[in-house]
Amino acid sequence: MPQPKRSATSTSPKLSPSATEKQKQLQNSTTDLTGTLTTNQGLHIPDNHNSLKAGVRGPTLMEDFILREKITHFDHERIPERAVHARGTAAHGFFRLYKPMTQFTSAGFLQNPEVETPVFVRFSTVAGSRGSADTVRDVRGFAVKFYTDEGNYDLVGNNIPVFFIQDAIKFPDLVHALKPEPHNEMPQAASAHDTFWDFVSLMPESTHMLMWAMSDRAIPRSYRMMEGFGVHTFRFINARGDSHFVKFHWKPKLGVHGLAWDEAQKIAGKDADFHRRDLWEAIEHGDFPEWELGVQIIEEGKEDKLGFDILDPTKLIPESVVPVQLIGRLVLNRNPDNFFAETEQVAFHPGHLVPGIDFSDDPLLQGRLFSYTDTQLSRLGGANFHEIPINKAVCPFHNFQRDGMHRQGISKGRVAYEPNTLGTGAEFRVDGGAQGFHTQPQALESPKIRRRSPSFDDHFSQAALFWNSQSPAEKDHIVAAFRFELSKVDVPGIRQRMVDNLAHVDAKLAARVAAPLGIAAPDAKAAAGRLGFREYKITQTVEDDAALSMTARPGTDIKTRKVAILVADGVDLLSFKRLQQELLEAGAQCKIIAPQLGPVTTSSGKQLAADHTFSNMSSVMFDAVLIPGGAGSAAALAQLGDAVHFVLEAYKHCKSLCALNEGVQLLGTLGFALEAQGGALMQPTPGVLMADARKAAEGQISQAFVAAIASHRHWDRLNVDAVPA
Ligand code: HDE
Repeated sequence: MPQPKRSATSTSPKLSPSATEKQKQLQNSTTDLTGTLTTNQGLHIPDNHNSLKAGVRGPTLMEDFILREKITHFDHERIPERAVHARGTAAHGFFRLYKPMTQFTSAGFLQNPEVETPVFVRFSTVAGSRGSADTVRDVRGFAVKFYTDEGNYDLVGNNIPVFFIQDAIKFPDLVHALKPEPHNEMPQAASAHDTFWDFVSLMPESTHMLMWAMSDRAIPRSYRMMEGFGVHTFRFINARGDSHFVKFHWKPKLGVHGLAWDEAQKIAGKDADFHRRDLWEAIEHGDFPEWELGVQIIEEGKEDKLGFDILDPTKLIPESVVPVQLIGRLVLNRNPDNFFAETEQVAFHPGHLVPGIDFSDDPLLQGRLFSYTDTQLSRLGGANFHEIPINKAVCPFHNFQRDGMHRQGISKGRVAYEPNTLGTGAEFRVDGGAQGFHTQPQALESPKIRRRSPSFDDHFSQAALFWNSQSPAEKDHIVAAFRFELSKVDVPGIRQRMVDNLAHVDAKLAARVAAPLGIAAPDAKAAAGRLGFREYKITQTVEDDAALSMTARPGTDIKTRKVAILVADGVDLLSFKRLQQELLEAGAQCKIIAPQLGPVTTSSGKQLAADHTFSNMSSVMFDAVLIPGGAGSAAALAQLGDAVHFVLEAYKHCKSLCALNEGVQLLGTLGFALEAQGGALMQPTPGVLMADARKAAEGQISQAFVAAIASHRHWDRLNVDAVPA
């Protein structure tokens, strides 16, 4: 029998000259599909369909080492998922500085605006397991690995600038309370259950973060549309050894936007991969997401003026007090080649540091410095996880750590210790020296003590600051989220404890949350009498701060926004073709939704291809809806329950709607009609446009529709609660 030819080894695609160092390094470990199959030892496999048997109908033989190798490998394909942040997605990109930061830090990657530093960024939810839905109410991880010439620097942050707890010793308790309950493993990826609210209501320090978690920050429209924060206070150290405190921010170019809660829940069922798909597709289409790196810098010694302790991770520095300087730009421009090898195996660690950046004594950060290496030992199977290609530094690294599970590097020679003379003949000693990382010296003389600083005792002032900074619609959403979550809590005493705590943030907020929960009115005094409650009030330097509201970063265009165009036979192509073209030119994506796949016949007898049907695509997958003219199409859609539901649901989720000519008929159920004597364009409620395309001036409709989509959602719309969708 002729033997099939063995293919050459890997034929990976050629790298462009601009490929980053990290890309080139990853390429060495990347393989493509080859023409033939071999065992892991390189033995050619001629038959991948039949195991070795004693006769064609006989039992399988133990001897079949090919079968055993394949099944053994399969049996061990799963590794432990991350204890938290298990569900995530990631992308490659680069970071580039705007201006040298030499005055504040000696970090090499923060010196030269000409240099591009390769990065790998992983976004995640916290609570859910690896297969859970993307759009659950949760904090999002925002972890950035910079592959710098001085070693890897990881900025392992979240999309919320504060945390639930002040001391690392409470982290296992927090996570045990948040994760599915241990007796029945429910609910998945949700904080709306008794153990979570039991814990946080007993830990008033969590109140500030709860306010953020109940806001629309916890249901982002896209990973591309959320801020990131380093959370803890860090230090910048310059070449002279001067130290400044620093807080890190990521500001998205597309603005900060959330989903509607009802929409987020529906998306979790319709497309559990919503955020993952959104990021992947944006990068595949060349719409590379961008953020700017911001820093708040505080001179050491001036931190006391802030009125709170900057080591307390439940506090933020208001941007109106210390402005955020934008110092560089992060662009994600390449999807991973292999989810497991890259996204799953990447190992972040706040202790992956470069010279010029140092820690503060934040007790939450201090605990993290232990946790992240420790967790990789069981998750990635040993101490050599830094050798996995995605984790490998691009600069040379060497030391005398040796052996261990899955060691990849082959260390030559007989010397694995320092100091030595046997390596090169000369004495080799690493015993001080100016180069490399130096911990910033700090005087410490204090009793050994297991206690929290009284300066951490204020738990409500910044929760109130956050509340005061929200728009009326954002406040409504926070109240609704608290009500939803607490209504899922079975034990009334937990609900009561929580609203009693909220009374220390704002009496009206607490009363509004409590109203439909079947409990007594909030009692601030009862909260203050409980164990674990501390009374200290900080001196707040500001009462509200516009930057805490999502409306502070609205975004200015409609790039990558998705518009559904609803059509049926008889649609008037002329009524919307131009508008569609203008939306595309503005960067939006348009999809035609019709009662069935295959071409729709337009009013002029032309054929129009449908992208989706009403049954396979829902309004929750879009940012805006366009209903073209055409009497036949409008009449058919008005008769189709799924089409009417599509429009009602988009209305309820406060999305922009534009109906043209006869298409206005579809808004009939909402009580809107185009008056015969009306003008070319009417806006009966925010974000709903009804237009007579025949009367409108050139560009009039598209300008109004683009502006409506750019403002994301119209939360102050009329009668939303009355809409049955
Ligand atoms: Fe983490 N955290 N964390 N965390 N964290 C992990 O590390 C931990 C905290 C954050 O995409 C784990 O490799 C402790 C704050 C992100 O791979 C684990 C404490 C912030 C990610 C761990 C915290 C974060 C993690 C799980 C309290 C925002 C995902 C798997 C002392 C500043 C990184 C892993 C990725 C992951 C421990 C608190 C952000 C178990 C003990 C605060 C974005 O080591």
